[in-house]
Amino acid sequence: MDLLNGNSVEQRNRANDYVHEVYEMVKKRNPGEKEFLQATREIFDSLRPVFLKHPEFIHNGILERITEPDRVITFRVAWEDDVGKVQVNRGFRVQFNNSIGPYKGGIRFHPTVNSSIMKFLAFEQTFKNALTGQPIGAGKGGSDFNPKGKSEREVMRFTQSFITELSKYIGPDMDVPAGDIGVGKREIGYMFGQYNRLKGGYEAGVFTGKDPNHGGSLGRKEATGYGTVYFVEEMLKQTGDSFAGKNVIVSGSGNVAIYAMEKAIECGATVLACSDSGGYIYDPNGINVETVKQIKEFTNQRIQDYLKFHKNAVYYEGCRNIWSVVCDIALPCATQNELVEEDAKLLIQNGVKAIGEGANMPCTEEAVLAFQAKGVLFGPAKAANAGGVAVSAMEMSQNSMRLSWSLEEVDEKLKQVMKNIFESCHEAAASYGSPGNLVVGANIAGFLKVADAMVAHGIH
Ligand code: NDP
Ligand code: 2IT
Repeated sequence: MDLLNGNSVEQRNRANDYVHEVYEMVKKRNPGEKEFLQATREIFDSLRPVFLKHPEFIHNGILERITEPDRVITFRVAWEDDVGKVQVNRGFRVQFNNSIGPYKGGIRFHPTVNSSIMKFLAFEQTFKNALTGQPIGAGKGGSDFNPKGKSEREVMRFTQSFITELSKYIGPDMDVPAGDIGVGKREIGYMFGQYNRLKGGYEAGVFTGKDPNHGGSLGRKEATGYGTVYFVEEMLKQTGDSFAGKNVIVSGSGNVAIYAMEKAIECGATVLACSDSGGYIYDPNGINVETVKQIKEFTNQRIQDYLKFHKNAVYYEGCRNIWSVVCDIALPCATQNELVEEDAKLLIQNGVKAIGEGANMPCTEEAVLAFQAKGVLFGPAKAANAGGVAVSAMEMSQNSMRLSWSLEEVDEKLKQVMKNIFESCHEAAASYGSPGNLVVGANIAGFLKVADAMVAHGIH
């Protein structure tokens, strides 16, 4: 017997062999899907101790089943551009797991979208959505359509074509998309309009992230960024610390980044830098979020244009270099694998105390390990950015009840959800032998909920 945790060597070998064998199978089945395999590896590494306590999950083939999406839908999206030329993009919807609720997750429009990125995002969503404590399953979708440089009408025609095909597979009790990179309330509006036109009704609950004037929830726009800051506040609280007086850097300047900055400032921090895919700005007086909103939310300019309004700010080409800015807290809020080991080492050298992943999988595996090895507080994406989908689930509830909650009510509920997520990650990490490791805690706490439901529902 292994005296440390009461398991025989044989039991430990069995759990390790199981995880190893299933990973090899997933690798073979998904060749070249590097982001999907990266997300899978991280989860598998965390789950070994779970199979020691729960051999029934091995018996029920949970790992084999939970890594195979229920279905992956791909489709042609043909549309006509402003000069009358026919354009073709590829559309995706990955319906990963609906054991605890209808498929739920965003739609991404970005030229890098491919099957691996869709699957990693939908897989992560499985655990994230379970962590929220709400009845939502997991999906993700999108297209390799590049909204940059397209006219408003082109975006509308593309989006209508996209949803015309996708409408066959979604619905308020089936699959409920929302926004993600390149998809905000404008695109959700076009999708919602076209869906209702096709169905001949008004199904408010089919999308979330709608404008509050036609069925959206107050606070949804702010939820991911605010939630990330609430989560990091919980981590800091454990060490008797807080955002007050801290220097923060936030990558990206989109939906998540803007509201992470807004809340960090509200909590007493100074945000020194933010970025877009072209480069980053540094403002020694602290970033003015209203200016960033003006540039990015309303007029769709580049972050470099911030300099027109703030003469003391400096613009640097290349978004990766943002991690060289000295800070106490870093919130990567742009995209996957935007922060690599070298960046992590630089941040550590410069004294960073906490990281909160606002984006999905923004830190590489090596970067995460580097932070953890040096005791930097680390809030993993599936916990730290779950506020967005949590308020999406609240939007679904409001749509079902045909009523609207106030901003204060939503924000209060969001705070509570983020606190609960922190606590369940913290507890799971401790009870499975990795105290303080919120990566392990988030993976285990999310997994247990979905795995229990899968066992209860029988093998399929
Ligand atoms: P937006 O489209 O609003 O903003 C994305 C930001 O990230 C932009 O500043 C963009 O710069 C930058 N960016 C995108 N791709 C790259 C890239 N390849 N390299 C460098 N910068 C890049 O998206 P969101 O803010 O909604 O999403 C950001 C992240 O947060 C994503 O990982 C998303 O999956 C995640 N997320 C979003 C949620 C939501 O509710 N929206 C919920 C939970 C997670 P540029 O304008 O130059 O392209
Ligand atoms: O990654 C995410 O959690 C999102 N893009 C939000 C999903 C949602 O359904 O609100």
